[in-house]
Amino acid sequence: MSVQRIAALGVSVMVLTAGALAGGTAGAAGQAAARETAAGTVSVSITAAHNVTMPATIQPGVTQFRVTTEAKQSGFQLVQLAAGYTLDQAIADIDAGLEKNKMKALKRFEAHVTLLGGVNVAAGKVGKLAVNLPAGSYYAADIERNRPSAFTAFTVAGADTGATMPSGSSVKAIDSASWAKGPRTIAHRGMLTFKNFSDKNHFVVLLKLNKGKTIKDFAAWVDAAMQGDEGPPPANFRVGFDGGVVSPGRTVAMNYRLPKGDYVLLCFWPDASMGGMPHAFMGMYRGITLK
Ligand SMILES: [Cu+2]
Repeated sequence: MSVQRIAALGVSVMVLTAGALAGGTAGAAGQAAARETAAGTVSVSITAAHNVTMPATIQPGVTQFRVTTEAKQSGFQLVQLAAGYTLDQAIADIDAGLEKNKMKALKRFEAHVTLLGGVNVAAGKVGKLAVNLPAGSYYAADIERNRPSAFTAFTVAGADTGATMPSGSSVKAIDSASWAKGPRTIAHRGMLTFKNFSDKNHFVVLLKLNKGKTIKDFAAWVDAAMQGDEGPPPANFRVGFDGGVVSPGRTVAMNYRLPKGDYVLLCFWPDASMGGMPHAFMGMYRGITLK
């Protein structure tokens, strides 16, 4: 199987996964209003046209973004661009690098963009993203649409929120494209902390293994796919979770809610040094139980 084909497979997996994203159910209006006044909480609303609406300035420190959308599906993502690298350049590099698999563009994008996490949200749900942001200039995007109107600039300035990161389960990326061995079991709902202690960009994907299948079956499927033999995968791409992209050294927390059971923890970010091969096909997957 060619690297390009593997990359395309990773993309198709993401498209399928996007339909099964879980989030908290939108609460009563009164509850929502109370939450908006809580320290370190920022409400984000995304329009049907994928425009992100949020305050122009927020405080530094830990913030929990509570994201709702009028679109069927939105991919909320925080990004910071290096000085001299424009939003138009980023959009062009996303198109060439991530959608057309051009490695020069992907490398330029990764060298100039810090990815601060995100959360996928479906209409009628609330996506929650907790992240510690230093003062600076950022964009909040709906990556369902790669165009300037889907990116909203905001500033982080002023006094620290004083808020702390939420508790809950956590997973950790290490080395270059590996998952830390533990924990073997996490909660099936709540806030999932993702610590990127590696030197590459990653995002968390959880896929539910089909009944009777194990991580060894998944490993065999990956090996067969690498040899060009595309059999049916042993995991259900319609039952899972995928979070936003996180740069090295960053920690984020996202809400999730999935059926209990055995899952595969993986990452499909394309590796520019491997011709765009998704990290999962470089071995960035392992079994994990949700209970
Ligand atoms: Cu990765």
